[in-house]
Amino acid sequence: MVPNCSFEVYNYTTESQKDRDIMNEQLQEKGYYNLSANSTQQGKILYWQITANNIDWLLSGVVITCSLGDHCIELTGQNTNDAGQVVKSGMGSITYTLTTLPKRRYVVRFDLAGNFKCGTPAHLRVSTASDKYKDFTFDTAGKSINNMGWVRTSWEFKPGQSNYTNLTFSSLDEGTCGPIIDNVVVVDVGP
Ligand SMILES: [Ca+2]
Repeated sequence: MVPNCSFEVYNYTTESQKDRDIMNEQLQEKGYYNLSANSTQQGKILYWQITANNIDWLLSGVVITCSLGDHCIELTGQNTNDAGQVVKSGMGSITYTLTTLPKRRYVVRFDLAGNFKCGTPAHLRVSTASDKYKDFTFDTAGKSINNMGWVRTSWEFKPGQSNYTNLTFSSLDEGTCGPIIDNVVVVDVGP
């Protein structure tokens, strides 16, 4: 139901080879590539839209370890300038438009961790509408690249009357550290 559940697939169609090289270099050096909601970077993580501020597409094994595959998403992005200073950061969101049937129930399952370098808890909101959501907290104390403490997490939701649902993951953390997600699966669990 969510083909790109693991955030592995990047849409390179508009990148030149030079752009790809710069991007890969940044991923290898810093461990992340920042993507903004208000730019041509929209829709680069296939099937997902960035719907607020900016996020970081993380490469596993540099500063964090993803739970599945080589990439995962930190929802508090770090948009830095050439001097390496954070110039725009904040509570990012990504959204997947699911095909859903009214009167069914669905469960979204995902792996949750947090950026531990600030030493603060990470806060995540999963929502299908402004008044339909659940918040989660991840304690980053004692976590490290070799001990991410990934937690399999789930939330059941009921879609509206239309035949689609916008499933959104949002950071509730300003600054430079936020929740990290990976391995998203949505299943129909019955009427
Ligand atoms: Ca992944």
